[in-house]
Amino acid sequence: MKLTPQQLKDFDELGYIFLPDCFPKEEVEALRQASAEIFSQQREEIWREKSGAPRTAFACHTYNDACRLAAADARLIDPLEQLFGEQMYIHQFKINAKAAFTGDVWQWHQDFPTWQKDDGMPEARAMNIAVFLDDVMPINGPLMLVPRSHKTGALPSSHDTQTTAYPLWTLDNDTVSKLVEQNGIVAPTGKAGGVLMFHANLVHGSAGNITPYPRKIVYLTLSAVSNAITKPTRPEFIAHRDFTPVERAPAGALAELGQHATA
Ligand code: 6CS
Ligand code: FE
Repeated sequence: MKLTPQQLKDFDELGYIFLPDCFPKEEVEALRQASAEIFSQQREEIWREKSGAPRTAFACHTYNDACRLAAADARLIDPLEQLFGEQMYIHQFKINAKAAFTGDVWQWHQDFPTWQKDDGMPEARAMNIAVFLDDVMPINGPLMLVPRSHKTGALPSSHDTQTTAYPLWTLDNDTVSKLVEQNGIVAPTGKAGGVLMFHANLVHGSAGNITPYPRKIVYLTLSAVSNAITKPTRPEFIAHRDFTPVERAPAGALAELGQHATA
C-alpha cells in the first residue's frame, strides 16, 4: 500500500495521516479477541493503571499470533518504508487498553524524546502507528494531536513519574499552550479498524476515559534500520534490541485468523 502524493504532502505539513477503515471487521475481531486473551494474563510485560486496570501490554506480538501478524502488516510497513526510504525494524509493539471507566490520561508529549533519552535512539527516524480496536469517539479519550507541532523538533521535556503508573517525558503547559494557540488540536475519531500514523515529534496526549466504552489501540513503533538504538535503559520488551528489517506477513493471514475466531 503506497501513500498518495496528497497524503505525503499532508504528512509533511500536518505531521499525521489518518486512514479510516483500513482494517476490515474480521481482522479487527481477531485483534480484539487477542487483546482480551492478553489482558486476562498476569505477565511482567503487562502494565497496570494505579487502579489496577490494564494500561499497556508490551511486546504481545512475541507470544500472540494475531499481534505477530499485525506487527508484520504490509499496510503499516509499506508507508513507513516509503516515508523513510529504507527498511524498518520493530522498536516497540503494544496494546494500550484505555479501559472503560478507569483508563488513565497520557500527558502531552512527543514520542522521540522518550526513545532518545531512555533508549538512545539517534534520530527521529521512527514513528508510531495506531490501529483502532474500538470505535474512537470524542467522549472515550481519543488521541489528541497538535497539527504541525512536529516542525518544532524535539522540545525540552521533563520526566513525569507521578501522574500515572507509566513514566513519561512530558511537555510543560506553556509549551503546549503556545503550540495550540498557533495550530489548534485535532482528535481523529472513527470506527475500529482505522489507522493513524504520526511523526515522532508530533505533540500528542489523551484524557482519561470515564465512559463505559473502552478505547483499545494497537501501537506499532517502527524505526529505520539505520537508526538502531544505542543506549537502552528499559527492558527488552519495551525497547527491542533486534534491528533486522521486519518481514511482511502474507496478505490475508490476519483475516483468516479472524474467520476462525468468529466461526
Ligand atoms: O514509552 C514509549 O516508548 C512510548 N510511550 C508513549 C506514550 N509514546 C511514545 C512511545 O511509544
Ligand atoms: Fe506517544
